[in-house]
Parts: sequence; C-alpha cells; structure tokens
Amino acid sequence: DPVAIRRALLSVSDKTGLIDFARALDARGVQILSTGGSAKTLRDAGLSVTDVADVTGFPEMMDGRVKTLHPAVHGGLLALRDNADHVAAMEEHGIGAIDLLVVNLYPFEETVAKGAAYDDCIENIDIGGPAMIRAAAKNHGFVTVVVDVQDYDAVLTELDANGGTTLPFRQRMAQAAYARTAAYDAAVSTWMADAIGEATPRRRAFAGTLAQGLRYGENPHQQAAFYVTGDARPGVATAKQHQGKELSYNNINDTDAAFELVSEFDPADGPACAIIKHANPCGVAQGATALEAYKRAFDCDRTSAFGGIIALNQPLDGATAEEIVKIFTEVVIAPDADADARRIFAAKKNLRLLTTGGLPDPRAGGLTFRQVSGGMLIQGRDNGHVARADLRIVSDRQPSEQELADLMFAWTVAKHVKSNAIVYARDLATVGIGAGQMSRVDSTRIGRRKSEDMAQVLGLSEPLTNGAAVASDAFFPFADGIEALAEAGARAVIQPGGSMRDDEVIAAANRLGLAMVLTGQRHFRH
Ligand code: 93A
Repeated sequence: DPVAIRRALLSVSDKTGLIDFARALDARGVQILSTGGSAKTLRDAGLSVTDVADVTGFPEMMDGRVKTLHPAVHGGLLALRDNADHVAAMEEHGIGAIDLLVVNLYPFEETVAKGAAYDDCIENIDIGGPAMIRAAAKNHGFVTVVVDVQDYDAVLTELDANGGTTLPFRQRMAQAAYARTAAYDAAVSTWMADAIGEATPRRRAFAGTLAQGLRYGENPHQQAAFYVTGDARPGVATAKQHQGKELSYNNINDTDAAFELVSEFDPADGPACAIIKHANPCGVAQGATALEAYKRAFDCDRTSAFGGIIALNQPLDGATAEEIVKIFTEVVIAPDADADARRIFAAKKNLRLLTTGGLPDPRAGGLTFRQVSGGMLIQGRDNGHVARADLRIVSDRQPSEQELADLMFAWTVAKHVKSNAIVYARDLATVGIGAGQMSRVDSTRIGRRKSEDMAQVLGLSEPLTNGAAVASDAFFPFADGIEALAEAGARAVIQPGGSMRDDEVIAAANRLGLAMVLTGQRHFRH
C-alpha cells in the first residue's frame, strides 16, 4: 500500500527548486522540518518550517558539523513503523516519524574541481547528510528518500496519483540514494589519494558522476552513459563542444584516443595531428604547420581516415579547417580553434568541434580502468617515456640522425596503437600502421600492405615503407618479424628488446643491414 507523507525533513546545499517543492508539500498537508540555511530559505519565502534544532533539543553547533546527528532525527528515519518495540521506543523518547527525507550533499566534488585548498575540501565533506540518506534508504519500506533535485516532480506525481509513495518508487529512490553516497565517498577517497600522493591502486574505491546518458553503447542494442571522474586533465570529458549532435559512445572513446596521442607531441616541437578510427591511429604526423601535419597524417591511409576523428596539439586554424571539411569527419578536438576555423566548421552541421583549453601532461600519473566479467582491472596510466639518451644501439649499423628522429616518433605513436603494434615512419609521419593483430609478423605485413595501397593512390613509384624507420610496441620473439620488415624495405627498428632470442633478432638485423635500437620499455595496449 502507498505510504502517506506527513512529516518531511529538507536539508539541502543546492537550493534549486526547494521553495516550489516545499510549497507543494505544504499544500498537501506535509509538516516541514529543516536545517539552518534551508529553513531560512523557506521562511524567507513565507513557508512555515520547524527547525531541526527544535526537534533535537540541541542547537546546530561546531560550524554546522553537528546539526542532524541525533536520535530524534535518526530514530524518526530508521524506526520500523510495524514493529511494536520500535513504536514503543519512539513514544518513550518522543521521536516523531520522518516519512520523506530530501537531502543534497555539501558540494564536495565542485569544491575540489574549483581547486580549493585542503582544509576547504575537508570542510566540504558532508557527514550528517550521508548518514541520514543511508538511514532513510535502508528504511525504504516506510521512508522516501530524495537526493536529486530532478526527482522532486516525481515525488509530487506519485503523491497525487497514489495518495502516498509506492514501494517500487521508494526502492528506486533508495537505490539512487546509495549510488549517490557511494559516489560521494569514492570522490573523497580519490581526492585524498591525490592530495597525499597515494599512488597504489590497491586501496581505491571508484565512482563517477553522470555527465550524460548516451543514445546507445558500442552498438544500438546496448544502453550506455558517460560518467566523469572529476579528473581535471584537459580532454574529452572536460572539453567544450561548439557544434554538431551529441557525441556517441564510440565518438567519446575515439576522441579520447586521438587527443591522448597528439598530446604526446610537445607543441614547442611544432604542430602534430592524429587521425583515429576504431581507437587506432590511421595517420599521425608532425609538420611545419597544422595544415601540413594534417595532410601528412591523412596521406598515411586516406581510405581509413574517412569518418575519422582528428586531434591537433595546437589551436585549429582556418587553413587546416578548410582542408579537413573536404571529407567527412566525425569529430575534431584541439586545445582551441580560431574564428576562421569556427566559421568554416559552422557550415558543416554534422561535424563536432571540441576545444579543451590545453593539453594533458602525457607523463602524469593516474589510473586506468577496464571491466572484466565480475570485476575491474585497475592500473597506473601508461605514462612511460624513453629519452634519446635511454636508447641502446645494438646493431652494427648506427642509425642516422633522421632515422633516430623517426624511430622516436614511431615509438611514441606505437604506444597508442593496439597490440601487436607496428608503426612505419618517414620524416616524422606514419607511412604504415599495423594494429591489433595476434601475431607481430601480421602487423608488419599489414602496415606494409597499407603503404603499398597508398603508394598507388598517391602515384608513388614505391611505397614509403621502403626506407622507413619502424617501431614495435614489444620485443620480437623470433627473427621472422625482422625479416618481414627488411622485405618491406625498412632501414631501422626500435623495440624494447628482452626476448629470449634477442641474439637471433639482432643477428638478423645485422645480416639485413638494419639499424636497431632498444628502449628497455614495453607499450602493450589492448
Ligand atoms: O556538517 S554536517 O555533516 N553535519 C550534520 O549534522 C548535517 N546534517 C545535514 N552536514 C549536515 N547536513 C548537510 O547540511 C546536508 O547534507 C545539506 O547538504 C546541508 C544543508 O544545510 P543548510 O540547510 O544549513 O543549508
């Protein structure tokens, strides 16, 4: 049977919609209890309100740290109305039942997002609010709990339809309430881990705040939503979208891959551009201008670039925008976009433009998540980096300066290609990418074949892999990968090393005249 609401406790930090909701409750004969700021808001609007302090017999004290933490409140929320002992206890101690609890919490997440000082963040950890929410949610057999301003109307609809709230409604509200308190404490824990420099993923709780419901997931028959974790890193979660329809699940995933990749390239070293399809790059290049970087990235694999996602490591300009709109592109993400670029894009209604205001630090720490059935895998971000000085040249032939530059470039790109990754590069542009294969030799062949296809498209006499520098995200288990690279005409290879057969692999490189450098670090990505 629906449970009538006679007495409600309203204690909210976000006062949006509070007055209208309280007025509507008042009109339905509900007695309203409230805490300091909320009570004042309601009184100023002419509503009659009972102070919680009058219910507890204690003033709000210690800067509000203790206002609702009292048996008169918690007994009223937790008592089982159909239990004779509970009812007797209520009578004995003068505790009145609270049928509706409306709470939204101190704005902890917002305070952190503003970059507030440690003590300020601490003061914004709500204690009494979550305690009441959890109590009311536990007792959803009798109590309705509301933690979201968006749900005020649903309560009124429920009251008008049923004269009270139904059990399924109270269950839904209770379930959402626990999601809120769990996310809240996870935010506190995550903030503290950052604040004290605790890097281990072994003592973490995880939650995010709903940013948007998505139309569907990877496929139309899958439900999906986008949660933000409050990480202030510039990227797809915090970017401003200037035009175009809402991003899809796949768009968000690919845009992230594109922007994270291009952020590896310091703008001080010139413009860089990455084009992503299905979370893998189909072209990455540096150039004298953003336009040149884009054109060179596009020329790696024009076929795959169609409908791709483009990222730049510097503001988008008009000339580059003009070139980009020549083919269909889903999303462009960049730190900023100038007026010309925005005007050119405005004519392309389906093209989404995102600006981030900056680049994330590729060396920064942080955690990444991945779901497996029944669990989650957590690891530190792959923020690994090798400098030129870390490289170990193991071949007879020394790589030239240009080859070294291309090897470093290819290595950086390979970090962002699904394993097994093979990246061929020439003059700081990819010219063939083999991604996501179960054998390294296959990735080698695929990169080469793509380059052959592009040579035809571009009218070149030979594929650009002929003479290229190549990166492999992990070691070569056998010499066959090196042989396949030599067949493609590659001249230099960068790889972690560390295979049982490194000797054979290095011997093959020497026999075939390839320069080989080892990084000592692997970049698997799955
Ligand atoms: O400092 S608290 O953790 N101590 C409490 O006892 C308490 N009770 C409610 N914060 C407490 N609240 C929170 O106060 C509520 O969760 C709500 O966010 C806020 C409402 O305060 P006011 O009505 O004074 O604006």
